[in-house]
Amino acid sequence: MKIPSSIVTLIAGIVITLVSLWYGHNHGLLPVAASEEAPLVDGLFDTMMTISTGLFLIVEGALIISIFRFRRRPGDTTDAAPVHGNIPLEILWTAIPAVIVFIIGIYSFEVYNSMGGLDPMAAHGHKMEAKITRGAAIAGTLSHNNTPPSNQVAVGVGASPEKGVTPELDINVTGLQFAWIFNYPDSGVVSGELHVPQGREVQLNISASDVIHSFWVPQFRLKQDAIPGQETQLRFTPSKLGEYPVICAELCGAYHGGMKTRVIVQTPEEFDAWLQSQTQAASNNNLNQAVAINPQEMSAEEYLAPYSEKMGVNPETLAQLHH
Ligand SMILES: [Cu+2]
Repeated sequence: MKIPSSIVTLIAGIVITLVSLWYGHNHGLLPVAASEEAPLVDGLFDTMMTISTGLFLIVEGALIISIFRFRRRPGDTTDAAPVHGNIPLEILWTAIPAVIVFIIGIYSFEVYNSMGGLDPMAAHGHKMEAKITRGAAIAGTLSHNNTPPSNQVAVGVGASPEKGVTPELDINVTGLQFAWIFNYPDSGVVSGELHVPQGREVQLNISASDVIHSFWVPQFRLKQDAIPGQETQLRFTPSKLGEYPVICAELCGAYHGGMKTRVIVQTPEEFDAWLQSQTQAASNNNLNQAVAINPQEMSAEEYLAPYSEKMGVNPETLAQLHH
């Protein structure tokens, strides 16, 4: 019995679709999703993965079938049938990818918009008039005091259209060769590790003190350049407790590869306790120990004392040298 080719094509189409859908959602290529924004990016990635898997199976499948079906038989010395262009086919295989790219383009635009990428200034109240005319809630905007100079336009991922204008927690991030410094302006805490509370909306105000760096946390699906002289922003809500790497994703010099630290997502209670302990540690510290001493204000004896002690030279020996 011969199965009609239309039935075969239909079954192949169903199988390819099912396999693509399954693999598109079970590829295991992405790290754990640890922010509320991450599923948006993952949805886009899974869609592209599904389409790519389907295309891969169609192209490779057609290739393998052709290799066997149209192979040269023993004793066949004739030329193959001449093939010229096929206009409808060319229109078809140009139109299909064009439509796919168009759909993915709109989809990614939507993801970027809902993450706040199109309206970073919303975070700083510059779009206040627009917000008022749209009738959105703006309570709290006026008291927000981390506003950059009004002539400076911040770029990055700002408030998402669904969320409020003011973030729950502001953190200033500085990238320098070759480290990240995190400054919590509300409590004065400075840290080399980023601590963030689970479920609270965080805003990073990112700057660089020397060259361009890039703040990247793969588990948050967020990446933003740190640019000297130009503040950038990232807004997100950590959703999953744990430790994740903070990586510099912009080649910034000889030790670029070593420019990494970690972000720790804690419960709000743990986070507050950490902030408290850091504040206390800072106030207990004897400030004189931390401040650099200016050698110009010291006598030669004073300046050399720590070194001469190490070398076994005691004050008596030194006194003998002076006449
Ligand atoms: Cu860097």
